Amino acid sequence: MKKAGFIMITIMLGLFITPIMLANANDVPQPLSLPADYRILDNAEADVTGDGYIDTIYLTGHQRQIGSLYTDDLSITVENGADHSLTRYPLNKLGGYRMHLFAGDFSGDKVADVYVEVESGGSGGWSYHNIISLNANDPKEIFGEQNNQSKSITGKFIDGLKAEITNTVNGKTIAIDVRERLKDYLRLGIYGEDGIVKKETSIMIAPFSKLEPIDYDRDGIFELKGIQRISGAYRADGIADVETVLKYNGTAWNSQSVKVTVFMDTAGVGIVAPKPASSSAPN
Ligand SMILES: [Ca+2]
Ligand SMILES: [Ca+2]
Repeated sequence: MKKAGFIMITIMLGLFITPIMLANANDVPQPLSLPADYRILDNAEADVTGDGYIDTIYLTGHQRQIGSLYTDDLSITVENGADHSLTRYPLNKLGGYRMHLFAGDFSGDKVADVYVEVESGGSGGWSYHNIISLNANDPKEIFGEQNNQSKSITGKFIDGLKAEITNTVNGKTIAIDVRERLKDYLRLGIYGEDGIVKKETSIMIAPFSKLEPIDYDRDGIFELKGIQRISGAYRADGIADVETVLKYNGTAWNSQSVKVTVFMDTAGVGIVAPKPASSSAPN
């Protein structure tokens, strides 16, 4: 991803010279006038408005505290390459750490969209992701909060001490053995001693921890490859990771491929690793 961005910028440097000034210690172009506690967090160059001129895209945010990496009130500002006008798009409710921009075509209109990744900083290790189309100076979110919690899989505990995971697209299921957690699940009332489900319980699927732009089917349009953690009775009860490839069809993101990776150190028969009581509280 970084490499692609570098190549794109290298090519563009040969094509066009811009009058923007190099400013602060971050050594990024800074034509924006920002309040004192706001920062430019990342920038990228690409034609995102579709007029053939290379635009400059800035990710800015409010630094809550001096010395803290946490930034909120994030927004994207596009400096139009044709007339240097500025268009701002606020990324509502987003705040976090180590955020970055990427420009590439996800929507299939041959005009680059703006992808933003922001680490939540939470214990689940997941990140927020946004993709904004700015074609024709008409900002439109094509990947947002509801997409970040992918619905391509669901899961529940089933009789016989197994977690059943279902691909919601094709209805296919796999079952992961969870019998070495029996003690914990008995305590929580999920299973009886006979291994029969006592309390219908869904397994937990976290938002994407990573979501990487990748041209999976090599058609010149980016797809997204994402990783989500599957947990059993509570977040720390990790069972597996699921890797999904999502493709945008103009209105929705469809999963193209779903791959489940089971943690061999915690799942399977014959491995006995009882959890200490102190770390097994549900959250
Ligand atoms: Ca443009
Ligand atoms: Ca593609």
